[in-house]
Amino acid sequence: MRIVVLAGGIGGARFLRGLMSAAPDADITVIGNTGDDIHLFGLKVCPDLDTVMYTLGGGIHEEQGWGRPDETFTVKEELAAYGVGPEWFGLGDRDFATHIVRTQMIGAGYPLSAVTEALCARWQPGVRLLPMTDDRVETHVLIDDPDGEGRKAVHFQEYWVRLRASVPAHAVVPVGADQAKPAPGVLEAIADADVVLFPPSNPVVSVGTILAVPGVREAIADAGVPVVGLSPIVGDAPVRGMADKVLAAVGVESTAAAVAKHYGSGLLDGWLVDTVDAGTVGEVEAAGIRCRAIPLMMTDLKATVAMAAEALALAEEVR
Ligand code: GDP
Ligand code: FO1
Ligand code: CA
Repeated sequence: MRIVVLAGGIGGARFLRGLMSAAPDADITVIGNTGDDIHLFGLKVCPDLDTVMYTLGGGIHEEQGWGRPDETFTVKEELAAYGVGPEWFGLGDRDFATHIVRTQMIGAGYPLSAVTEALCARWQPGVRLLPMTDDRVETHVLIDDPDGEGRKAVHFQEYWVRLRASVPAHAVVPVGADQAKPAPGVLEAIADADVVLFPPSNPVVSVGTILAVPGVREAIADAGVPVVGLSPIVGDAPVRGMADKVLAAVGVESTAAAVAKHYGSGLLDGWLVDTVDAGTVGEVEAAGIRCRAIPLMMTDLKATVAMAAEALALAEEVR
């Protein structure tokens, strides 16, 4: 079975671990979000691609969910001693090596997709990890200008990490997405898929950004295969992180049903909500999306495998 998964960082990566155990013989292609990417200290950092690669490759800081375990921050401290920031982004020494290799290869002319493949040769994630595009896309968030009357756009990482999404997001803009081309293999993988899954990733800045690459949404609709998603919203709040803030920016309530309707029946055939949201199953089904309520907390591998198995079962039901 060929499975395509549109993944952000932590939610996507943890779900993929469960999926790989639930479907050990499946051929899994992950289309990763690159809208979170940021250039720092002359280096290209790809947080979501790295989170998937490290998580599946056994190199993730498990509790934190991003970055490497046993990190030291000597380079960051030395940069700070020169007055070179940003000090709010915690790049560790081990992680730096990944960004140096990536940036060196990009400088030598390799596209991000080839670079990602090269990095994965070390980590062996067990899936085919493709960036959504080789072109530069950067998600920016429109906020009230703290120094003036108007509004200003900040990089998504500044909004998420420095500001901790503590101020209202008026708009979320994947800058460059409208001009971006899907990376080599992306449209082909979708066209060849037997099922497409949306893990419980952020619907706006992870899955939404991937869908903003021209051709991706259309390819999924044209594939004519079941598309099943899992809600990242449980009990009207994100399980982790601040997805509610970016959902508000696109006018979507933080409920499992509202997220399903945001994707819409034109895209989504099936949707899994947590048992605490069982009361919303009817609302989702009324919108033309088959819906089931099951436990959706990825507390351990067993629970995550069960979620992945239910997603695949729902895909068969709607096929
Ligand atoms: P990020 O790029 O690191 O923010 O990760 P993703 O976009 O892939 O996933 C983030 C989303 O995962 C958040 O909105 C969380 O609510 C969701 N999430 C994290 N852990 C769980 C979980 O155990 N269950 C569910 N249903 N959602 C989760
Ligand atoms: N998230 C943070 O909250 N603080 C950090 O200092 C931080 C550093 C960081 C370094 C490398 C990397 O790949 C990810 C990192 N993240 C950090 C997570 C990253 O910002 C994610 O994009 C967001 O959590 C949302 O996806
Ligand atoms: Ca992300």
